[in-house]
Amino acid sequence: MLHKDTIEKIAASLFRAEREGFEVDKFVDQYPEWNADLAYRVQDRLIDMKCEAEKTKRAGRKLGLTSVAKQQMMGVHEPVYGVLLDSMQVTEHNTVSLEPFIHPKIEPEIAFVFKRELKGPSVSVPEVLDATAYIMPALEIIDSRYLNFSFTLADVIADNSSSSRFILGGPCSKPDKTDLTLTGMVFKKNGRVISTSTGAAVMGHPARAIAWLVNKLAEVGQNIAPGEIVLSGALCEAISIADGDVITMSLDGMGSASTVFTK
Ligand code: OOG
Ligand code: MG
Repeated sequence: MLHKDTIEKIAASLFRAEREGFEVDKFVDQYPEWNADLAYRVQDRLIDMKCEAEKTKRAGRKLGLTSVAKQQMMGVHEPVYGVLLDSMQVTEHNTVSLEPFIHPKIEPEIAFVFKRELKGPSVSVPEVLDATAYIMPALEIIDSRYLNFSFTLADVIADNSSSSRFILGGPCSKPDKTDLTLTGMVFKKNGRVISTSTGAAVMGHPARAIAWLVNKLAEVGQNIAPGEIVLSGALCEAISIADGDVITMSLDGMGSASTVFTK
């Protein structure tokens, strides 16, 4: 069992690493008793620190490692979640400066916005879809605070699941208008296709990832509130970004999300 002071210490070092833009060593070597439950407690403390320092508030949640492509890429074979803050949202068509990041990557996602509270346990895919106000194409910029972007399950959870920024595209669609398992996705960098995928890449159905999240949150007495944004997880591998890159993700019949990077 990790002592409360240790949880505080890990949260503070991840907080400083992000603010000052340096990498830290994985905590697993120092704390072999480190596990996912303890790491979510660190994540909670880290989010409190960020809310206070950035004078911001919670906007929703993100899922990570919900596709086989991402699990294989990172060597972690379980989904994770993190918190989205208002300060992480970047408006589409605004240029994003690479300056604050350590080793950023970008990935295509499907975003959900909820009109009703979702509370586990045993929430199902139809219940998730029924509580959804709309879905949107989205991009997530991830940035690990760990050396060489390398981590274990507990490490990545503590680091708020590599959350960094998110961009919502448009338009907003009703989830009942489409079968998300078959929704095609094209991911482009500078006009070249980097990956293609479909909604089924995310746990068979992106709403299944949301159901997993809601049922997992129930274990710690938390839920999804109306108006919250949830990113369901990358549909394919994340890619590195550099000055001048133009990134676009398009979803069949559901629009696109794009962004441009500068130094
Ligand atoms: C962990 C976060 C993964 C996703 O969509 O799969 C994630 C990471 O790969 O650094 O956000
Ligand atoms: Mg992601």
